Amino acid sequence: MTKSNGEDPRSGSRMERFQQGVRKRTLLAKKKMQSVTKDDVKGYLVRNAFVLLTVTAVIVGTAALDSKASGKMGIRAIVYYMSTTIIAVIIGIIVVVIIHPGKGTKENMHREGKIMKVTAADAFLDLIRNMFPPNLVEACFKQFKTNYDKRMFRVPIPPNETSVVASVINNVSEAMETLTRMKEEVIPVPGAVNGVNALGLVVFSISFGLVIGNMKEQGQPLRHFFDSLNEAIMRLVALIMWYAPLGIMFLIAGKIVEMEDMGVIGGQLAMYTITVIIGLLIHAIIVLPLLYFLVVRKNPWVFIGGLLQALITALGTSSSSATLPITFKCLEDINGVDKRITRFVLPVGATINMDGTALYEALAAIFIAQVNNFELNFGQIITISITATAASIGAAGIPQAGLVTMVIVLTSVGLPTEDITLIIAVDWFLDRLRTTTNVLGDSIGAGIIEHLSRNELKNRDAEMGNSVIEE
Ligand code: DAS
Repeated sequence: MTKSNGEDPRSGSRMERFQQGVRKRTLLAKKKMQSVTKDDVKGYLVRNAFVLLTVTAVIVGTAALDSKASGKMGIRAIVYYMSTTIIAVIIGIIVVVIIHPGKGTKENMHREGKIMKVTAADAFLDLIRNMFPPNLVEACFKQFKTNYDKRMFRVPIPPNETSVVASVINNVSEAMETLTRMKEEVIPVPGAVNGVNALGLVVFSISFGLVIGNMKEQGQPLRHFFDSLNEAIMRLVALIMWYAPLGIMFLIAGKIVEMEDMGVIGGQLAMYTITVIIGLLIHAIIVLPLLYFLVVRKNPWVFIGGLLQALITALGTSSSSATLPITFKCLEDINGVDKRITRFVLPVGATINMDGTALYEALAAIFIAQVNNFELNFGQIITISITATAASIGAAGIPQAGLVTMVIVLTSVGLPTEDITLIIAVDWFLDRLRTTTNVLGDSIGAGIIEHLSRNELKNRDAEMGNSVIEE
């Protein structure tokens, strides 16, 4: 059977099939190449930078103090981490039980999920319409179109309002998207370091640092070596983070582009988001500053003011680990916290002290129980508190780690883990807030632990001072 033009359909299609095959294979190869280089470079760069930063910082911090002092400091750090994390979990449980955002059913959530699929343009319009009295919006658009008709605009803008907003969003997002992609090359967020590795690293570094610290003179060369290596790493990563303010702005802008399929947040999901924000605010604005004031007896807001760039970086990168170098800089250079404290407390804190994450996981688990009309008894609430604390310790300082480890909390009380999908849509936003709370918790911890360890630090200085005089 031949085609009307005498061509053999099979050969034609065979040729097409062959070309298609070649095209597909080339595309695949290109994609593979791109993904391999991009991920490897990102993973390689950050994995080693973060690993080196943690190892050298903890070794330098631990070695700088003798085991007695670092032992006491270590105990103070663990007590601080556990108590603030447990307080955070309790706050999370109280707010979610009082506000009860999970009222209603899962179908409700799924229907809201459908609302989520509106395009950003309509959502944007809805948001504007809901914000202003309707006539104001209409009047603005009428004025806009009149001016347009008078050719007052250079840029050809399509007449009907929805596509106007869409074109604005698309043009802006185009620019941001490109810049964000460029930024992501420069500020690769640690995707490769997971909770367990980081914890293992910290334990190794503490023990190795203790050994060097107790080697006294013999350990001096090693101490100098790790000191300068740490300094070098700090400079390298600080250099990468130099783009921070710029990168942060584009990273957040890039995320706004993701509003594309987020659209208008549904009722229950909005209530859930507000509940998480209230919980995190209570912890970050009341509990942590109060704790700092009670122990250090100084104005916590001056201390927190010094952390601004670290908090903004945490907000932008949603990763405590990527923020670590900025946290070091803020605490040491602006707040003047002793390096022997920060070097130890910050890397350990960034790995195991995550107040925001613990609060979030307990809250989200109970929200999912509410959505499933699942009555939790007291024992199950205690289980959620314990597993949320453990899950936050296991979560690494990387984006959405808290969402992943929440599986532990849900399984511990028999809640359906697939319901995590109900809250994923807002997680990119809430992750930023809980990461900022995590970084704030670590930094306030450094200030408190320094204050509590001031005698050991003084004795150590005196000792070192004497040893310098003896030499
Ligand atoms: N993004 C994590 C962090 O860096 C917190 C989380 O995912 O809960 O602290």
